[in-house]
Amino acid sequence: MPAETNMTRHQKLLGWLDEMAALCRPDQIVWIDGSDEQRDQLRAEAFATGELIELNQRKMPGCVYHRTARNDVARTENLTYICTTKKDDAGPTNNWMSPEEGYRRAGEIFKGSMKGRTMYVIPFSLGPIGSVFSKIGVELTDSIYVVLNMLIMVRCGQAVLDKLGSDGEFTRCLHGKAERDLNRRLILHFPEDNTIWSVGSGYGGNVLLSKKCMALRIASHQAHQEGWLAEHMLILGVEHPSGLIEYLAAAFPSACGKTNLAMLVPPEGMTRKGYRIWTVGDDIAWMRIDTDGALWGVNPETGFFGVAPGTNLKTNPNAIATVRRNTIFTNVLLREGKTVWWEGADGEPPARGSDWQGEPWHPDMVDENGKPIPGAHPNARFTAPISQCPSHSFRIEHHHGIPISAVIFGGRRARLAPLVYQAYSWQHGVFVGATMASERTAAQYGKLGEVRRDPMAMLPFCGYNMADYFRHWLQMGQRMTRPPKIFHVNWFRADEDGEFLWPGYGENLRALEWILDRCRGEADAVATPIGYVPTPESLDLTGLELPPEVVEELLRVDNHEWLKEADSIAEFFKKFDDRLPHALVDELDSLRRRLTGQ
Ligand code: GTP
Ligand code: SPV
Ligand code: MN
Repeated sequence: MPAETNMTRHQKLLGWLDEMAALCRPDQIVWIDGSDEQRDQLRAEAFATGELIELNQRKMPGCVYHRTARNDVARTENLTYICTTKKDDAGPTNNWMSPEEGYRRAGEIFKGSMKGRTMYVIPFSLGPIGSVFSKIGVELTDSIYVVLNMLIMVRCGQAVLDKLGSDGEFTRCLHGKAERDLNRRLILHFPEDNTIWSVGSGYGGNVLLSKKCMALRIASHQAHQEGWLAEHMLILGVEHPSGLIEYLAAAFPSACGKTNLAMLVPPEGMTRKGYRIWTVGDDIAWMRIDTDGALWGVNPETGFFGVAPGTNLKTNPNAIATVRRNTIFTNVLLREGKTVWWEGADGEPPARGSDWQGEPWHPDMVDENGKPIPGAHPNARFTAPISQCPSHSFRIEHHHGIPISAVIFGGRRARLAPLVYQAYSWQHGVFVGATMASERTAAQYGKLGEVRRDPMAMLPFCGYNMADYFRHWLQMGQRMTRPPKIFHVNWFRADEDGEFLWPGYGENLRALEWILDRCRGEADAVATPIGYVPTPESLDLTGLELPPEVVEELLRVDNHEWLKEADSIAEFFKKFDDRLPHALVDELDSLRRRLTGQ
């Protein structure tokens, strides 16, 4: 099947396409040009086959519904590999396979898997087309669902091919649904070949190859080589009452609040004070050191692939406004009348509907243990354009990015970590990021609630040896004359009964205000063994009515508990043997000394 097109003369691209088509044997090849006409035609095709369901166009214009297979509802980290010649280059935190074995094993599954199907060719740019930050990829896929998601998530089509020219570099991304069998599913990254092969899945991060696979795993490897950072971070702008806008980048693990923080709506008192929030991105940040010695960043994506459950007018009104039109809903509950619902949505649960697996559902249903059966999968998602978000930043398209004043790390921890604290230095900040931990959520397969170390929220996304990644972070700090300050936050501290102590969501701006004030040297803090913690008076808690003992608990540093944490960090560091930068061992020693008062 010749890959005929007048869209490009890039011989390497055409040659690779021929080779992949010979492997997968699609009936036809269709190039994605980025036009609305083509998108509408693909949508109509997917409605006809049942791959997508058209939602109520009067109430939800441009919105569609999709269900993934029952065994295909979250990223499968256990089937995700970094394929490097040397095992050590993937490091102790990644699954590893040799490139030969990877191509052979996935090749067997890809072989002939697109017979009777169409292969779509999606040229895309991560970052504004032509910016110094940007990288080009081409994804081949047999899924219309993937194409429609990509059209929202990244810049796609002819303009990208024009920029690529006849010999530009691009990441080769091959995706095939195959049988969507867990035993025949592999998500493979070949950083040495700038190539991604994903087979056997139809879900989100496994198949939108621009996202975790390219913008994080492949890009982190490139960033290491080229001297920049590719991170699992949101970017938001905080407009100060004076009119000054400062930008923050924050890394939280999956399903720990990036989308929510990125779209934060200030509580009433702070709006009155004059604060405003600008959303730049909710999941990925690419950052470079500019000629001014500061860190500048872009969001390489143009869409949100956000968690639906828990999203409502109270928790995230901007997200609700964003998903009113032109949105793809995946694995939520389908209501009669072709609208959608999920646990934690506004209003009463519908009396009946059809659940994320297509089964009849009503609110009183319980499982064999008497637990309510959810109508939406806990990792159900919406895909929507950033441009529809009421708080979207006017600087999203800026080719030189935006300056980052503070970097924030955070996890989901019922105990231990206070609401917010500041690292003593860049090196200490890297230690804080490298030793981050969080409770497992529905975004990964595995035991929910279990605490795992997730350095910089990159555990599943770092495309090379994590010890080298830590060293790269340390070196980035040395290269900057005006590095961002580094902080840690925890919105999830709970009491004995497991109730959250902090109201979270919009109120998180109170912690951000303290962070930015600290960056300007304008807020008080206490120097504790773990870093600078706010004095209760330095946080503006007006109108929250938090009892003083709760505030105290939120800011408490328990030396005894932290010493145990230090032991667990030491255990974690052992994984990396001699490759671990000594600076991090020094930081652990310093932490222990501060905790024991020596
Ligand atoms: P990924 O898209 O998987 O990378 O996740 P994310 O980090 O963008 O997480 P998201 O903002 O979608 O939040 C996930 C869950 O955390 C949702 O159920 C939210 O309701 C909840 N959440 C977000 N922010 C807060 C908060 O400040 N406090 C509390 N208690 N829950 C929050
Ligand atoms: C995450 O899991 O961090 C996500 C969703 O953002 S996915 O794109 O599926 O990886
Ligand atoms: Mn994410």
